[in-house]
Amino acid sequence: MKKLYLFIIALALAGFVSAQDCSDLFISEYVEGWNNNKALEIYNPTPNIITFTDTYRLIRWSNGSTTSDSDIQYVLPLVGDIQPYQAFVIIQDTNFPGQDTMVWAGLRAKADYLAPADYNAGTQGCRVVFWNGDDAISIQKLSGTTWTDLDIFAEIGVRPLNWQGLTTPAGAWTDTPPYWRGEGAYLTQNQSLIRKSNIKQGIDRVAMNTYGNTTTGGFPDSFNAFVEYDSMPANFFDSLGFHTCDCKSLSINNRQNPDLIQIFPNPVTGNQVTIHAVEPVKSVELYNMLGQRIYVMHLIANTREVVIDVTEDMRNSILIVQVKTRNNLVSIQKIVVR
Ligand SMILES: [Ca+2]
Ligand SMILES: [Ca+2]
Ligand SMILES: [Ca+2]
Repeated sequence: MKKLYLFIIALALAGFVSAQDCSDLFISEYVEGWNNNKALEIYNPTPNIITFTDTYRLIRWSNGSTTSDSDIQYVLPLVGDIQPYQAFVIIQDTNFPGQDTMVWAGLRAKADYLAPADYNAGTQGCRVVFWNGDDAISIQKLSGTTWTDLDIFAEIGVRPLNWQGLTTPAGAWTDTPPYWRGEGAYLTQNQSLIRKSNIKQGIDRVAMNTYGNTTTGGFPDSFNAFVEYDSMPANFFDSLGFHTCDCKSLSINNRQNPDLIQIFPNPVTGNQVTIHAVEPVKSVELYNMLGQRIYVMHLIANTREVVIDVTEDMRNSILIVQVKTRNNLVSIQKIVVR
């Protein structure tokens, strides 16, 4: 009997486990550009590889929908995995002339995952990545047999209006309270929104339901994007593929895959430092001990050797070097710069 009792307590506690900082995936960037130039970036704020397959999915809640009607709720099962402290970029693969307006090549090049191109695939595929400003998005996670919202962008069940107070053409969430009435500047249409670096977890249903209490003084149904996001103009794709987050600095002392790269000289005394990697390199980032990124280089060619010019702000400090290879291995090491 006692065992059963303890089991029931454990089950009850499991039901009330709330999200903790730096413990699971969240949305790190939302892109709603011209035509079909749309993207979503997901960030892994943990020191562990997270596998999407059979556990995570992306939902578009179209035009204020709260239902799971297959014509309205668009579902994209996520596949593959995401490395520690890395970002994962999803775009739609409308790449066939004549089918729909093609995604610009510059955006397409940023994709880690292309939502399947068949526009007629119904509730899955590219129609999930098809927001136009008045839709909500969520990342859901499966635990047991239940899907729960890990992070919600905008507000499920609310369709913001356009500047005329109508729903056609599509409106957007704005910078002016109560944010859904189409007054002020649009923030979720023809904009890129980047999650602020101090955000360490997603918005779940509980947090979403407090929007009205915390951001608008009691006015219900309001998503104020500026609470958690910074905005950039339409078709800004430069920050897709990486994310700066305070979760990162917590793990900065952990070396990872040290054999993947060689750094010389270390300590650095001259004007250059060379990184030689076993695998072709995709990106190199440098962080200071505050966790602030002070350098980033993305490589297109198949190169294993990267030379970094030492700048004044790197001098007399210990820096963290993070190298990501084209096959998505990550090496994190320290260097001393004199
Ligand atoms: Ca647009
Ligand atoms: Ca819409
Ligand atoms: Ca980003």
